[in-house]
Amino acid sequence: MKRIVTMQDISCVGKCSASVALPIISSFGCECAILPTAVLSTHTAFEHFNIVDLTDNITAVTDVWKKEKIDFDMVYTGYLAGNRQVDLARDLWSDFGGEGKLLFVDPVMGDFGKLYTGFESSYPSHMRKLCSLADIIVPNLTEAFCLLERPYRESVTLDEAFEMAKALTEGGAKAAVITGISPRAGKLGIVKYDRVKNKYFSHFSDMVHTDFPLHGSGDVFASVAVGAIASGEGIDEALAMAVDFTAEAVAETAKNKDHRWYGIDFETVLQRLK
Ligand code: PXL
Repeated sequence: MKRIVTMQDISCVGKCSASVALPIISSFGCECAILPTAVLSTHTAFEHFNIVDLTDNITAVTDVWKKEKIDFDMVYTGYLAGNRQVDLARDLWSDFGGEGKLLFVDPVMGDFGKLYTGFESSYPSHMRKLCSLADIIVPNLTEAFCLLERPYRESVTLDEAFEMAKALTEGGAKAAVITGISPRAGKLGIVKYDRVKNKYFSHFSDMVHTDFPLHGSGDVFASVAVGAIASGEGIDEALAMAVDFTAEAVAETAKNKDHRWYGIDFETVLQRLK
């Protein structure tokens, strides 16, 4: 059985991060170990939240893993609570990465042109260093602009998106995927550039119009992609599956009048994975 370690927060309420990664990756029949970066009452899109920062506990956990000779097939990083944690994520990869292993980085830091509450303006430059080590990075458009140090624009053409994906790999990542791209009306999906194969890829599904925010949808996308890759899908197939699954989950959420405003109802379609 493949074993993945995901380094991200636990948001006690708010469907994101580890609460999304665990059920989704498990549903692929893969083991999901967690390295919690922080425990939050609720994610940071809530008006009120508190955060217990676990930066000082991280090496205590990984030291034991080293003693126990635990290894992982994949390292998957998500929300990291501050600059020092990004450096600890790089240590995680240097301790547990290596030949035949895969580093998947979701450089979670913002949306709609803004950094999420709590991140310093120097955070993207730290994140860039982690991205440089990755096999695959999956920023949304806001995060892609931040990583490239370019001014944010709400939308880009397909050609511009491909150019940005290629430019992102110049920092060192082997492949860059930009999520949440809508180059044609009614379509939403991803573009990818693979530096090793010098190949582009894109996949779109029908856009589901919603009048509510899609908090955690990036975490759903990334977790499906990670689970699918770990269970043997090709990377492009895994990414396409993640786009389609996320769109289905959003569509189900839109149908449910009682849906929670703070996350998407991925639970209702979880059985469709595999
Ligand atoms: O879904 C990304 C995410 C993860 N974790 C926390 C967040 C967010 C986005 O706001 O606040 C704590």
